[in-house]
Amino acid sequence: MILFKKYCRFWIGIFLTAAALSGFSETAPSHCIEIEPGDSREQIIEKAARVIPTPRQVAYMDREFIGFIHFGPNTYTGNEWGNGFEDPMIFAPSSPDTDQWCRIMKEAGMTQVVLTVKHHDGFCLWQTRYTDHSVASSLNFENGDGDILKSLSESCRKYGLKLGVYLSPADLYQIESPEGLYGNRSPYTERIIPRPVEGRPFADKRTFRFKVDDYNEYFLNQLFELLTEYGPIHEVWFDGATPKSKGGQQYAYKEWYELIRTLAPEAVIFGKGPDVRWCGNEAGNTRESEWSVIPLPVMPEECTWPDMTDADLGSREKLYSARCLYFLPAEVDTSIRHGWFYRDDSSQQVRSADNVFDIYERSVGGNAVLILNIPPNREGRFSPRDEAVLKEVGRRIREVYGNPFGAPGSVFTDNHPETFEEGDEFILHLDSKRTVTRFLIREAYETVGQRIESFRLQASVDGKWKTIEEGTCVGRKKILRFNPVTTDAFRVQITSSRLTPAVAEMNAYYAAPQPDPVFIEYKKNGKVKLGFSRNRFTWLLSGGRETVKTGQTIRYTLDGSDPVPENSKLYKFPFRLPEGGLLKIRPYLNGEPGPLTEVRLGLPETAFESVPDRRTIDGNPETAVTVPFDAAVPGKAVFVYRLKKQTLLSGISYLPPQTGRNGKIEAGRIETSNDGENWTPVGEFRFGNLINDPTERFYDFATPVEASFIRVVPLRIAEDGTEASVAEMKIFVR
Ligand code: OTN
Repeated sequence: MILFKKYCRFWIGIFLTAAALSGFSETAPSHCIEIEPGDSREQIIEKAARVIPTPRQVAYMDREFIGFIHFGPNTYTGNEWGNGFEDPMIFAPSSPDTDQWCRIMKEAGMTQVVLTVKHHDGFCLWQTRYTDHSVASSLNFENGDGDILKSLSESCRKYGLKLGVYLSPADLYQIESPEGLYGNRSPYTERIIPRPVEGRPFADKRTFRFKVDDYNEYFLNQLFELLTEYGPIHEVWFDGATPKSKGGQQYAYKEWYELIRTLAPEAVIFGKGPDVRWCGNEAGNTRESEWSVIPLPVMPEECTWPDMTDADLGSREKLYSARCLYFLPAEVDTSIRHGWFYRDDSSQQVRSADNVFDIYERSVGGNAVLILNIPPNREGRFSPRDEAVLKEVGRRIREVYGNPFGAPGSVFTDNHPETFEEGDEFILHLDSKRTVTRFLIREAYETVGQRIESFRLQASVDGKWKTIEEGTCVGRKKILRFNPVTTDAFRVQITSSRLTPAVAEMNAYYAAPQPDPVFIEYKKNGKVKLGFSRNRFTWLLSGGRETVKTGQTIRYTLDGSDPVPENSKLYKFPFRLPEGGLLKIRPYLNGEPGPLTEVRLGLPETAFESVPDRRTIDGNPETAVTVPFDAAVPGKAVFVYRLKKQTLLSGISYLPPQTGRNGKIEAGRIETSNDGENWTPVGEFRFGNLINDPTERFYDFATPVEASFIRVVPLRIAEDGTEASVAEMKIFVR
């Protein structure tokens, strides 16, 4: 095994200069390298080894994990694709909270967010000058003055996220409207962009002259607004979907790109664009070998950037017939839910943290960028299930990849991608003997190029090199995942490459195998059943896990202590909790503890003689009962629960309705009785911020009370509402 000497960029520069001076012409590294008619296969491969990203693409790939927000009329119709006939009045978020979006995305480890400012239906989420089919006509949303993009742009600045815009080339409103511009067969004539609009002057006085038709003028005008009034913009997302065609409408891509390059020079153009390629599916599936060096059949200026969906896009065989070799990294786009838009919080599935973390490691750890869609609900907020998954994913990313084991003092662990080693064998020493399940390797792809075609990973075990895993291409980042191995050193042997590869980073980590999520069933009779959820996320043929892992157990406690083997019960069969109680649960996988879950269970249904409405104790947050409320006549609205026997009661919990603004009981009085006639006040509760945080609220009595009746008397409804509504009411014993 011939070991090459260690080089840094300085010596590479010396070598190239000497070579140039000596008349030896070597292709200089570039993001696009033309193939000449007489090029041999070897020369083509050498050229491929010298394709490198633009600085804009490097900055984009360093953003690694970004958020996607699909929000618009489809949020309110339940459709995935609109039809262009939607009434702007249906877009009515009751409490849009872009700060909440950004806070959660930041906690998930995201660095940017792309918003569908106009999806295929043509409705615009910003105060555009160029159509009324926008939030300006949504009078139930801030009286028509709302601007989702403006709010998101401000939240991005507050939380340090970069911003991107998804502007759909397809536009059904502009197709279906009688005066619609799409496919109206207007002539291509010179137009000035932006078209001035009375009373809406631009602060940015730059103008452009383009020979385009009506729809492209409209599109360019809107791009000008988006790129000059909400920036800086770091990604422009051009979807290739075409729900409907009309009049042979063509897109003036060249003019679009010119405008973007001028107004938003840091922005990458995704999809139907020259900077970032769609990965080829929306299910979160990833390639084993993801090449960023892509063969194009034409020069980039003639390319229409077609969808590339094949499993193999960049192997040697694919390169030989290319017109040019081009750096075009992949973006993996998928949704946290079944579907791109919000539908409901009962039947619409949400991916598990396991599932999202798996996609993260396969995409970001597969030489791509992950854009994960989170659809806000009809209030304009992320729903609790999505929030919980995102926070857990962020926790795991930090826990695993924030704790590297590589020994300091190596070019591989110096966090400087510009320093690297060249060769065909690389050693990583760890800071000590460690148990490892993850290995990361990164090429110096920014300056040298993506060159590794295959490699093997070995660990030093009992003084010998033991092969742990085989890998194929690497690029910006490859994460290998394997069963635990205990070692203090790794060796990477390159088994195939294009010219001599350069490795900039290697490191090792431990990701604890995670048990499956736990479910809790609390039956009417107080029987408790625990188990492991199967991840049945099968949207668009995703790789959702269908089977429950083996070697999993559940331990639980009822005394408020956190379950550990010494103080907890091993769950074997359903058990009864006739008076509810505090249940703490911890799953284990092969003895490794998983996340803690705790839940306070109220009295079961069979404990009640009568209830105001079964929906208030059915365990389904989506069902609620609502009664009229008049603050002037407290007691007119009351929720009475009668127990089958006298019971020592300790408190209640209240879950407000999960949608809408009305009905959320902000203040109320608890009263008890033993005959249903004579009532004794027990105490009064106050719950704040219910509109923005409609989660379960608890009120514990100062002292437990013996009673066989309990009632809740609402005293105030949030925002002085006119209804009192209960999604769930739990009555606690002790
Ligand atoms: O019906 N479709 O248009 C469709 C179904 C499944 C997967 C993708 C599409 S469209 C596809 O969307 C991609 C982004 O997810 C890119 O924009 C592609 O250009 C577009 O063709």
